[in-house]
Amino acid sequence: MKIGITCYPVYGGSGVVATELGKALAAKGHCIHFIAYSMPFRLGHIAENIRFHEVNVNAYPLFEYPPYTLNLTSKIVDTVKYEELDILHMHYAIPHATSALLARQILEKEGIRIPIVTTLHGTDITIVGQDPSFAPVVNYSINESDGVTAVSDWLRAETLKSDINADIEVIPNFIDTDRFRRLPREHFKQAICPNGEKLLVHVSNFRPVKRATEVVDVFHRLQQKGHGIKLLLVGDGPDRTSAEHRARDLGVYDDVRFLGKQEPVEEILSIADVFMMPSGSETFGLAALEAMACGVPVIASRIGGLPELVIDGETGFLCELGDLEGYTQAADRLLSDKDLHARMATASRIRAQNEFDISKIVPRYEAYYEQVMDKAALAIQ
Ligand code: GMT
Repeated sequence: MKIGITCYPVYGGSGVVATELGKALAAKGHCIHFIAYSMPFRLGHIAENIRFHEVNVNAYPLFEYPPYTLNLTSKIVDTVKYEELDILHMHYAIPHATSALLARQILEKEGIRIPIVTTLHGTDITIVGQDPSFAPVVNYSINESDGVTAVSDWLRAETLKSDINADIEVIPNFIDTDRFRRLPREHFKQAICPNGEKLLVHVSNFRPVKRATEVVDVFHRLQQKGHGIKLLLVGDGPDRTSAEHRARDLGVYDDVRFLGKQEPVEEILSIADVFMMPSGSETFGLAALEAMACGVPVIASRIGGLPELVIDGETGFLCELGDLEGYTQAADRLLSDKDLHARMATASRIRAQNEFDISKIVPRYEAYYEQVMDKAALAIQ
């Protein structure tokens, strides 16, 4: 199959999922054409059957706001036409699904029918998509796509609460559990925790929705309970400064390391004892899956798609949103009970392998593409 994939290339889990999917499909022999404003950061290198088509954004002085949606549309039209693509897969509805629809209409005039799959990832539905300045266009673009997928049951249900009536297939996010596994990194652990301390880890883009300062609060409470513990905060974003201030205010700054953006993250997860994701909204929680694959129990908020990933009491603990005492007690249990920790670490790894391994999820996308292409072909007969 020749598949065109569009995603946000430099930021966020939707771009990671799109890029890893494209790489995996290419490894299975499909020809993948990424269409984006820059090279997806997880792409690494361009392989024989992976191509990249850069969308050039027009900086004409009249345009206070460059019309990226139109530049993307034109690039999609050209790529479908000249590369003879079979299907388009748009990750994140805004504006990708809209550009694809417009491209489909333009191409129809030339006798080319290109089916579109739109994958909903999160705030394209939960926050941005509900903004009245977007909603009519987003709803239309999703309803008119030939196929729609969502990354969790929760996101599917949430989407159907609005004016969206598309059939939505749930295909969860995935991970390469060969790459994400616990690596022997004793020297690294020793450097971060020189006196045998335990290690709490949080990885995010530090947007307010990630509630990173709560991780610092919980860390402080754990120290007050007498745990010898260090905290690693990985990633960067708007709330990093508040998290730094919080650590200083609470007097724990010397035991907290802010690592900034780091790759490969599995090196860090390999030395973690507990992973925390106290997010205010999370449709799936890819970073939590990465931790689970590395055998790290996750403590998370009971919101969005997280209960579909983290099994409360089995692979970690779920607590009510903002329940600092609940998070602290959960971490306290894991850090105090070696057997419980070992059981949950093993269960996390097994769940990641059994339910979310790339080898299980990619064939579901392939089957879905076939289904959508068959339906689109029938429609024009
Ligand atoms: O919707 C967003 O906030 C952006 C998106 C992204 O690009 O990071 O995040 C969402 O998609 C990820 C990949 O499917 C999910 O793992 C994240 O849970 C989800 N983020 C939110 O729902 C806040």
